[in-house]
Amino acid sequence: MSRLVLLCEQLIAGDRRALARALTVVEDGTDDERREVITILHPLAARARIIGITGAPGVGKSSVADALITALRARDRRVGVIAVDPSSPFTGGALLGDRVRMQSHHGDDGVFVRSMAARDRLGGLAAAAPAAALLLAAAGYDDVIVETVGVGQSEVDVASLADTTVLVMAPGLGDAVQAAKAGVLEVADVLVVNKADQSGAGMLESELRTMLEIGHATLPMDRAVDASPAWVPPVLRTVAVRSEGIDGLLAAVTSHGELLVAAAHAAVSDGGHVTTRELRRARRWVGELALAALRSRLEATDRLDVLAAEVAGRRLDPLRAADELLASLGLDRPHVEH
Ligand SMILES: Nc1nc2c(ncn2[C@@H]2O[C@H](COP(=O)(O)OP(=O)(O)O)[C@@H](O)[C@H]2O)c(=O)[nH]1
Ligand SMILES: [Mg+2]
Repeated sequence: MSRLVLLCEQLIAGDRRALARALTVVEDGTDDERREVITILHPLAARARIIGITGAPGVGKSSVADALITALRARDRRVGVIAVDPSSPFTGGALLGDRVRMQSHHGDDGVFVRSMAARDRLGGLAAAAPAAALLLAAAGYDDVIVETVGVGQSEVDVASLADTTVLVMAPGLGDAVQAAKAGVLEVADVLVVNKADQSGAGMLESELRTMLEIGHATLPMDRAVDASPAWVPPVLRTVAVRSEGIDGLLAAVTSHGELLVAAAHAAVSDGGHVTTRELRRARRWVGELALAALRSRLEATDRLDVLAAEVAGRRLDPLRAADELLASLGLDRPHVEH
């Protein structure tokens, strides 16, 4: 039996060290290793609920996640956490903080926390995060919380991969207008005003409601479809460090999930349904992997350099050069009838 088949068996049996090692394989292993692990686990993994938590640094995302874990554990749900830190290659500080904050669950077998750096990798975060979520689901975690800092486009993208995305804000840190500009308000299903024990919470809350009212009229198409008109993102107040408002948050996350399932259209073999979020996630995952594979095949030849020299020397036009490049990879330009 191959080493990785054994590793996957141990992971499914609930071996935490096997899970940790398998996560390292899909993150940093070779293409073949990653392929083997995902091929084995993909048909076997149950579907976990993916809860995205995003927001500016310091608003209390990890604290909210920590309190949410406690609430989920009280309901007998097993929880996996993926904490994505865009800055970790340089600082590591934020991750250390997350570890400390989620330390209260240390020794609890029903909680597994994993940090992930947002550096370059095959298919980017948009492929790495669903792969990690798949492994956690295969290991028997019911809920996967993905914490990302909502500052860059890739973090917004990852947040949008979740079944339910929670945008956390706090008075004085990253106002609603900024969030709207960064496009995070648009991907949020639930809005949380954390640090409601501090002054300015009421103002932030009303600011958010105004932004939502303006934004609602201009919802992008895919949101209008998958969120369904029945869902208006609620604005909730929490004091994460005192677990205040967390039950309300969990209730909102749960009703949003139920709405997605109720609106699901395509029936699947196991009698369940595929939601638009699952479809979008799969579409994105496959697309990113294919693009990454294409990119690495391009980089493996010197064809681009040769063609670039031709184009720069005006001996070849760029469109024809692009066609030739694709043809060299066995991809023909689609034939157009005239
Ligand atoms: N006063 C107050 N402080 C909070 C609350 N939630 C989190 N904090 C504090 O805010 C800081 C940043 O929290 P953290 O969860 O690491 O934020 P993150 O960077 O968004 O993950 C920490 O010092 C927390 O203790 C809250 O509800 N009220
Ligand atoms: Mg954090």
